[in-house]
Amino acid sequence: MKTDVSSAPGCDAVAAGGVPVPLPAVPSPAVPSPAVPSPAGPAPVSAALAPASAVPSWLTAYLGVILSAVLAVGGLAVSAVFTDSINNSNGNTFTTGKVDLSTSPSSVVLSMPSMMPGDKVTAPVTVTNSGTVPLRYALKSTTTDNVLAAYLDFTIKSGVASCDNDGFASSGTVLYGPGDLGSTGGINVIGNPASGGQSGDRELAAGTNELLCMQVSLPFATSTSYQGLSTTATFDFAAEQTTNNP
Ligand SMILES: [Ca+2]
Repeated sequence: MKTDVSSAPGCDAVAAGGVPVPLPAVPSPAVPSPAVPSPAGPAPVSAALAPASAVPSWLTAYLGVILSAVLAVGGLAVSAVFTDSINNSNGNTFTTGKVDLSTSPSSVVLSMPSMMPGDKVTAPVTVTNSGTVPLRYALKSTTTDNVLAAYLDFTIKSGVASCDNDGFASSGTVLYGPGDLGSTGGINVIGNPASGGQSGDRELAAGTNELLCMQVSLPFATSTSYQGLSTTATFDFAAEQTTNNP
């Protein structure tokens, strides 16, 4: 049996006359070859595909900036909505009120030396609400003795047209007396300085005032045993707020 070896792979063909003719090389299967360090020189075009560690740091930073800018622009585009705001900062102010009572004169109202039976002294005192809110006030009289203070007749009136000895009885409304000038423990002659509204408390709107007319007399029937006595009265005006203080 005759075999045709001219087409057998891996064998040289036999030319006429018996001389062998070389056949083209058959490519062998691809086998990965170990990496070979490239020689020094310009980076090959394929460097862009190399690992990140091989990319210059300036190029990495540059690309990062561009990427961030692109993302930022993209973000603005997504979140762009119409907005509005109002800065309402004017006039939101809070202040506290002020209770302030003043009198005129501010010190001595009544004084009389060497009183004799039947003597009297009359004088006005103006009470003013110098604060910013309504107030009510009371008046307490404290004396340095209890004997003469209890014997003197003390009267307080409001609305007296002519606050002197001659005009005292002609007009006005009695607020206190005739009664004791005071005591060493103090007597509430107008209202009550305790917190809250009590009988006799006087109310004044902010910026207003009223005139109190005060008179002190030594009765005609004074016993001779009262000679040479002395007493000094201190008038305490106490004011309080009326708002939220019934
Ligand atoms: Ca009171």
